Amino acid sequence: MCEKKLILVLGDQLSFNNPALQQVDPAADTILLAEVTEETRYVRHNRHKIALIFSAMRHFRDELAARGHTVIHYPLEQGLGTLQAAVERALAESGAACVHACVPGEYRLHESMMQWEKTAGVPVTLHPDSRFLASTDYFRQWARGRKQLRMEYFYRAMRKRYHLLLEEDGTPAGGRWNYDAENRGGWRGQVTVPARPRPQKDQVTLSVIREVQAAFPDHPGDLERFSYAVTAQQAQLEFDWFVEHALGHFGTYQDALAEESPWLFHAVVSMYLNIGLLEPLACCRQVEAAWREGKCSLADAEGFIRQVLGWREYVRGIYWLFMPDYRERNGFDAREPLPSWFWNGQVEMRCLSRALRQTLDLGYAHHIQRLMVIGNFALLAGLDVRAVCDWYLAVYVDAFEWVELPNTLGMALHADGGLMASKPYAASGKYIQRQGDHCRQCRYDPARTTGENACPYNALYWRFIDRHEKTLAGNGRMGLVLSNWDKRPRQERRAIVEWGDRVLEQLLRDPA
Ligand code: DLZ
Ligand code: SF4
Repeated sequence: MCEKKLILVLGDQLSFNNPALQQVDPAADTILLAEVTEETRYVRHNRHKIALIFSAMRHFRDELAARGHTVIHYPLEQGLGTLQAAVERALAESGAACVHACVPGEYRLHESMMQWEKTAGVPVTLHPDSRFLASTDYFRQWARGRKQLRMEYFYRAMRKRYHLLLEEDGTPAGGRWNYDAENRGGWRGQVTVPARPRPQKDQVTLSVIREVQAAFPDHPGDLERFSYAVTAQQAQLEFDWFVEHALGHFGTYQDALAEESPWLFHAVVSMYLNIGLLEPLACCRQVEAAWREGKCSLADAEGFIRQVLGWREYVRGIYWLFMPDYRERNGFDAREPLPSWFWNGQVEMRCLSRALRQTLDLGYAHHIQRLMVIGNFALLAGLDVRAVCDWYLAVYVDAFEWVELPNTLGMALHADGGLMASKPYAASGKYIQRQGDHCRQCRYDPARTTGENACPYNALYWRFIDRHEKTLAGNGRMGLVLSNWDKRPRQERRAIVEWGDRVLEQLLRDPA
């Protein structure tokens, strides 16, 4: 039995429910929070992400200290290279005889932490991550023996398990499990988008912003616009605001694309859930309660709960079930280098440029921007899977590999051969036009497929279908599209594919 523990809390585990903190003895133990170079540089993280994590870590440090714990916090300026180096230094400083931590969210770090016992020469205990609603064991059992791992069936099991949105007899509220069909409204400015409250930045956050600006000059992110919550209390206030003012339109416009607002009616809480500031079950329960009180429709509540209880848990399950080889998959053999405008947003396609600029400046884009604008382009253009995944991991404030990899590689790029999605999320400009109002301000025309003003998504879409016809032929859900393509005269098909080649060559001329 180790009498003096060193408890490492990672930058995305800032919750008092962190399992490693459950057995803390304030009289004997030391808690370590460390800002280290390697975690800030393994991809070119958005500065918003680094600032959010550092500020939240420093606020968590202060809360721990206020509750009487002994805390060691190493700021980045101390120059510690790795978490391992930080742990070794803190062991020496504290006199602790063992290390406790919660399992990290990324495979990369897990591999490294498994070696720490050898290198540090003290016992290292990694506690199962209890902050998710489906443990990795639960997911493994759910997946066992199934031919297909569709999210919908996992989600239904989770609804039953946590008794969310159920009638008394255990059937789904309203008679259906899924109201996805009611979550697809296109944006034409139908309702006023409410202004979001912006939390005041305190001295801790202001100083983090200055430090991050100085230390990461070549990373994306406009920190003048930093406005994320950095404590559990602030995050809860933002969530309360969402439930009161945005949830009532969330369902209808979940898939909408709007010129006027980066957030529309989205909750914008994934970053807080993913670093421990909010608890997923409490959020789902609060949304269910809002529905029962008549504050939103069932489609609004179900749409939110499906994302958090369904998708979020499901992608994490997929990640841990299939890593490390999941990362190597490249079903369509996509290898085109990322164009330089992925890092500056300078592309004439309006929808794409808006989504990229917002992503780079704020570290945030909602799921349809990520999946159907940026991801769809990457899929159709055949951009290199590894490069695209690393880009997504870098630019989004809520991105950790457990969530980013399945969403990018599996959902957006269909590079896992259909393990996650029953068909590729490939779409032409028509889809983007239907979902929003970007096309009106674009130099391209979504109704045209070839010619100087034709929307590039159109020719690229058919080029994609043409190139992968053989692979897609095995997919029943693609049958109609493939037969429509085949019905077209050969000459017309050739002209579209050649135009697609030409457009792509122009768009990818300048690799990053
Ligand atoms: C993302 C991140 C960054 C930028 N910096 C730190 C850090 O300095 N210290 C730390 O403990 N965690 C950081 N993180 C979060 C880790 O990268 C994260 O815990 C792993 O990627 C596992 O999810
Ligand atoms: Fe996007 Fe095409 Fe519409 Fe332009 S025309 S905004 S590129 S979908």
